[in-house]
Amino acid sequence: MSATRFSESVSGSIRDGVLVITIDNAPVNATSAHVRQGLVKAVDHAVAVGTVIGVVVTGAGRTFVGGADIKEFGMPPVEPTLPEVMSRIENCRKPVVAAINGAALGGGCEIALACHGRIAAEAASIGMPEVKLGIVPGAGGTQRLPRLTGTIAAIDLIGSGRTVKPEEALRLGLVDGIATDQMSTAIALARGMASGPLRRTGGIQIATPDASAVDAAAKKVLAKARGQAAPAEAVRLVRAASETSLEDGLADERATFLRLRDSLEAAALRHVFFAERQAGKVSKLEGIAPRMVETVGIVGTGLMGAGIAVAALTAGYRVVGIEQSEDAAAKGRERISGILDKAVQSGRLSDLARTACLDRLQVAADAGRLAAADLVVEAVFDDLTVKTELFQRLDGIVRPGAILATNTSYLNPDEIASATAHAERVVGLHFFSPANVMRLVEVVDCRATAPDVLASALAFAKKLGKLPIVSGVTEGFIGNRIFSAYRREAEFMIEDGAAPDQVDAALETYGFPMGIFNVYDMAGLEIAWARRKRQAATRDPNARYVEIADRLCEAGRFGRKTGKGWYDYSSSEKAVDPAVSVLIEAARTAKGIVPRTFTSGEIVERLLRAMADEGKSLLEEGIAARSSDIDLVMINGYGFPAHKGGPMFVADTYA
Ligand code: 3H9
Repeated sequence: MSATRFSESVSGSIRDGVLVITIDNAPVNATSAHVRQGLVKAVDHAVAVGTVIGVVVTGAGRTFVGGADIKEFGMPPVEPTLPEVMSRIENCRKPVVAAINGAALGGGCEIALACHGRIAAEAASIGMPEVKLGIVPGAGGTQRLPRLTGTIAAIDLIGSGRTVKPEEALRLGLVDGIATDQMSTAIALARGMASGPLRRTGGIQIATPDASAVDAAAKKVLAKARGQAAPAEAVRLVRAASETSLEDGLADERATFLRLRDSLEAAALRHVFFAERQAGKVSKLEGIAPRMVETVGIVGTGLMGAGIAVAALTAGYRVVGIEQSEDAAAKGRERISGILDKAVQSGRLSDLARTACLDRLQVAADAGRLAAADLVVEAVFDDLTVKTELFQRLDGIVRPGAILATNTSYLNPDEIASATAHAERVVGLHFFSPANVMRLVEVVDCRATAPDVLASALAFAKKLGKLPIVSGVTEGFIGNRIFSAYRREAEFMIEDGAAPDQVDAALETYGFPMGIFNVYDMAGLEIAWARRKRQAATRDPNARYVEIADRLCEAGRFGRKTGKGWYDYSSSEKAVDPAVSVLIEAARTAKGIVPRTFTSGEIVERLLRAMADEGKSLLEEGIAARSSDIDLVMINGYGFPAHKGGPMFVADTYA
């Protein structure tokens, strides 16, 4: 077997007369310039050498090709472009087969599409997630995929950016086979193709799609797009593939890709992509091994505790849930199995996995069972005395190496920790509700938290499939502190003349799924009211304070669950309530405020600025490690639209 190097990342060796080209560009075999150059040289080499009868392309390691090199976006172009590589592969007169060993994403999927045959390993995953980066596929994906799968499946896959497993890829016609030894199968396929005419994807005629089914598929994609440009463009390009020539379709796709790549929306989504990969990296933890966690204790199996239990069970942990009575324990178990049942019904969990989860679950009224836990998460009522007493009790139950995590949202975890015998083993794990669904977890690095305890909390959150963001100790941590500043600013504008529904509409047009007063009503107004009452004695008397929310609470308007809050819910739809307008008017009059008008632009600008200013303070105080962490908290916990990049990204971009 002779080996040839075509570039620093592309090499080839001959097997059974077939040139096996391997792309080796760690970490994800992205199609950086040297990969593209190597691929072209390798294909040219295969054509030139008479003894080579075919080509197989594969990736080194766990990935086939993770896509275009996103880090190259915005840099001066280097030849050849990825579309040129595709054209070289598709037009090669010898058969080229993709041996898809792992993830074939974006440009990686496009390479596979340009080949004459595709064999997937069982571990492969295939998709074009470009829309999640604010772009469309730029190397033929929108034109070649519908030629293999039909228009409707292509609209779904490219428009949503979802990834498919080999079985679905085979069903859709995206791959020709699945094999345990994908390399030998791909070589055999290439050899078998050597004598016949090649099936070039670009030359396949697309069957005329059913217009109403196409409309329905497009509608489904656009409904989730929240006004972003890329999904709509992706749908347009896929539809065009059945109406225009390959050449025209490719030209349109390339122009659209380049335009979107340079858009602010794409820059924002790239920022989010890299921010997620940075999140949870803490330099002081380098070389620190996390503790072994196999059994997780959860104290309190209400909505939050049950959600955490489900997240831990589905990640493979044993879970011991603790309640105060046998009756509450039985209810807790029911709540947890109810959430698992729903996951089975929606197809997110198999029946087998559900049974395995329940086998790993105990819910009891006996706190002594926590002696088996490596990590205990408390999810009890957010009250300092309740939590402190619990942690003191846990000192006498858990084993010395066990970690104690508090799920408080507003209390000071340093105070809870200092009341225990071993403050160094206390950490904060602030989950968002519902905890089995929401990705964000604020991992609170308390004053005394030991480095390996922090490392363990991060590893635990990652194993749950969550996005952990480290926060220092401050009232409300990163998210709720920014949320408070944002809410304060919104209330200032209400007092100054804006209407709650106007503020909400401005935020929803910007891309938030829900405006702040709507969120407020959903969450309930009473918790924040109780906190304001607690803080009343220590509040700066000179600081501006808006009393409207207090008046709403005094009138029993606690939000949706009481049928009234900032809005009225007495009919099934939320409605503006004249009684709230009267209450707001009265608050303005009491302070002698003459209401003025606000534009939607001003409303959004002021709210974004309030968030970014608070974020800046968090950075200065060392509560957040990096501004991109703040963006991720707001995107994943508070509905900030990802395609805008987060409040800090916006502030930096427009600075
Ligand atoms: C595209 O293809 C456009 C084309 O249609 C047209 C072109 C003309 N580039 O996620 P991980 C880095 S657009 C550069 O933790 P995993 C990442 O930053 C692209 N770097 O690994 C991280 O770096 P660091 C379409 C990339 O094993 C490291 O690799 N493709 C890229 O959990 C490890 O990443 C996508 O959108 C990239 N494309 O998951 C796929 N990808 O260590 C994006 C990753 O310095 N990638 N990095 O922090 C992924 O989904 C995952 O990385 C993957 C591996 C599933 C591949």
